[in-house]
Amino acid sequence: MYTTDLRTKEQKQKDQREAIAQVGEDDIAFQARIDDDQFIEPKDYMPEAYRKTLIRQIAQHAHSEIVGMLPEGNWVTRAPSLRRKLILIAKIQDEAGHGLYLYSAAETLGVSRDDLVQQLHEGKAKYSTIFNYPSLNWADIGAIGWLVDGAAITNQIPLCRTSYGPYARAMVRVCKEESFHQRQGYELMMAMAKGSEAQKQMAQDALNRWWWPSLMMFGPPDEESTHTAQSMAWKIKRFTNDELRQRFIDATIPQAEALGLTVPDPDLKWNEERGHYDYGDIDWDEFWSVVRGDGICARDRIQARVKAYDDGAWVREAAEAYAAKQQQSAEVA
Ligand code: FAQ
Repeated sequence: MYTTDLRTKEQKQKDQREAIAQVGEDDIAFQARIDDDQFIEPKDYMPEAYRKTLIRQIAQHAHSEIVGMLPEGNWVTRAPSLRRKLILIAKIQDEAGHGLYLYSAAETLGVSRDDLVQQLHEGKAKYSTIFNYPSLNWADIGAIGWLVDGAAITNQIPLCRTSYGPYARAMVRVCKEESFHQRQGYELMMAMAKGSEAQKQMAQDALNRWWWPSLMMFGPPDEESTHTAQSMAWKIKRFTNDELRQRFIDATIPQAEALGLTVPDPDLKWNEERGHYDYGDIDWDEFWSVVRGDGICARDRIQARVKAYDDGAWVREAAEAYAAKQQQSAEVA
């Protein structure tokens, strides 16, 4: 959530325009391939700004998957049954896998995973705002699966057609797994919402707390988004932040109704003319404050990641020693 890039939004946009103004023949051919919906592969020519934009987005995405394991990890030992515990552990393990595919995709662009992880540990890298909110009751695990994975998948299905091949291919598998995650979350919410009065209240409380932060996952409104216009031209992004947010709201409201729960937005209303739900104002001051690093759990999340990395040092050392031994034996043979 912290960033070392202290340029204003206007300055970032100006720098981007200047970089794009210096186009050569390679850039024209590159854009023609994008316009023709061809994938760009690691060894293909790509403008430096395209490469940097991808590293930024893929790294933030990878960090989100890894940090995203923490709010759920908080509940593994307190899951109410063996079945729920197994599902939760499997889901968290999937998120680790997603982080690994994404770090690998970023590495094809010439950065090292170690450098990216170090930036995260030093508080210099961004990750999704959503993971700086606490998971307070068991129903939060249902709400995370239903809403957070639901928002993630809404954003990620179009990324299966993003223009950079390794990122697009990683997304295909990620989306299959996220779809399972969303369903298990909804099934948990259903069990709570149809359970005792106290369970139903827990489910409603979880929805109240996770609804607005889930809408913020899609990023700032289009008019405040620094990167959308260029990322759409490069087909890194296929839809704008607001388009995906609206798609998520339209899909989720009937699901909330089926659960008998109420979305905490008094302004929410079906708009017949638009064919979409109208919704109330999102608290963008809260969003930017979490982006800046002031989220409730921001410090704990980074501390937990650093501790996990340090605690795992012996595994990395053992793997390296084993690989060196294997190589030695291969040389002798
Ligand atoms: N949080 O110009 P835009 C998951 C920043 S995965 C923090 O609109 P862009 C799985 C943005 O970086 C969830 N920062 O940016 C799971 C930029 O700052 P910069 C993650 C945010 O990139 C589930 C500035 O604001 N998914 O949940 C956020 O064009 C359950 C201006 O914004 C992805 O990363 C935010 N929410 O659009 C795991 C998907 N939004 O870099 C465990 C891929 C914006 O200039 C449990 N990413 N910012 O300093 C994307 O699609 C895009 O990067 C967006 C943002 C749409 C997130």
